[in-house]
Amino acid sequence: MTERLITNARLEATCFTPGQLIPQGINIPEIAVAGRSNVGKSSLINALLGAKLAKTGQTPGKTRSVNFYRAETPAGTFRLVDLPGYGYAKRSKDERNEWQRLVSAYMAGRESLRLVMHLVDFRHGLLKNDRELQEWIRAEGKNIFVVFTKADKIAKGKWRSTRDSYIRDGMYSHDVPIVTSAEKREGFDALAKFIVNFLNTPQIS
Ligand SMILES: Nc1nc2c(ncn2[C@@H]2O[C@H](COP(=O)(O)OP(=O)(O)OP(=O)(O)O)[C@@H](O)[C@H]2O)c(=O)[nH]1
Ligand SMILES: [Mg+2]
Repeated sequence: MTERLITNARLEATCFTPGQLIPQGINIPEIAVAGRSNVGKSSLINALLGAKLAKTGQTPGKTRSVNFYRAETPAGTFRLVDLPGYGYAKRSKDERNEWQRLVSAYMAGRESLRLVMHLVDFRHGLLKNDRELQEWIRAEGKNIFVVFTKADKIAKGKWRSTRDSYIRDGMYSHDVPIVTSAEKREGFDALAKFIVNFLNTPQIS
C-alpha cells in the first residue's frame, strides 16, 4: 500500500433541504459524487477517505441528503460531496423532483464545484438514466469524470476489455475512467492520484 494522499477526512455537513446547503468556501474546490441509487457512492467515499464516514446500505435510497466531507491532500484542502442516488425506480415522482430540486440547488452557481465523479456499475456500463444524468450535469455546465464501481463482480482479466467496450459505446468523461472495487479496495490509489493531479491543475474558465 502506498502512502495515503487523502488524509484528515471529516464530515462537515449533512443537508436535507436547499436551505441547509453550506456556502462554498474560498479556495476549497469541491468534487461531487453522483450516480444511480446503490451504485456504491458512499462506499467509494469511505474507501477514498480511508474512514467509515458515509453510511452505506443494501437498500437503494440510503443517502437522502447532500453530505460534505472535508479532507487534505498534497494539493490542499478539498471537499468531497456525497449526493443522494439518482433514478431509484421505486421512488415516487415527487421524490424524484425533490432529488432534482436539492441537487440543482447545490450545483447552481457553485463555482467551487470543479468536477462531478459519475459512478457507474461496472457490470452494466451506462444505462439510460446514466445518460440522462450525464446530459443533465453537462447542461449544468459541470465537468464529468466516470468511475466504475463493483469491479469485483467481473473477472480481473476482463477489466480492460470491459472498460474499453464501454468507452467505445460513448460517454462524457474528463479522462479515461478508473475501475474500482470498494469491496476489494482496488483502484483507490489511482483515483486519489487522479484527484490530486486534477486539483493541482489550474482551472480554465
Ligand atoms: N461487491 C461490491 N459491493 C459494493 C461495492 N461498493 C458498494 N457495494 C455495495 O453496494 C451497496 C450500496 O452501496 P452504497 O455505497 O450505500 O451505495 P450508494 O450509491 O451510496 O447508494 P444510495 O445512497 O442509496 O444512493 C452496499 O450493499 C455496498 O456494500 C463494491 O465495490 N463491490
Ligand atoms: Mg449513499
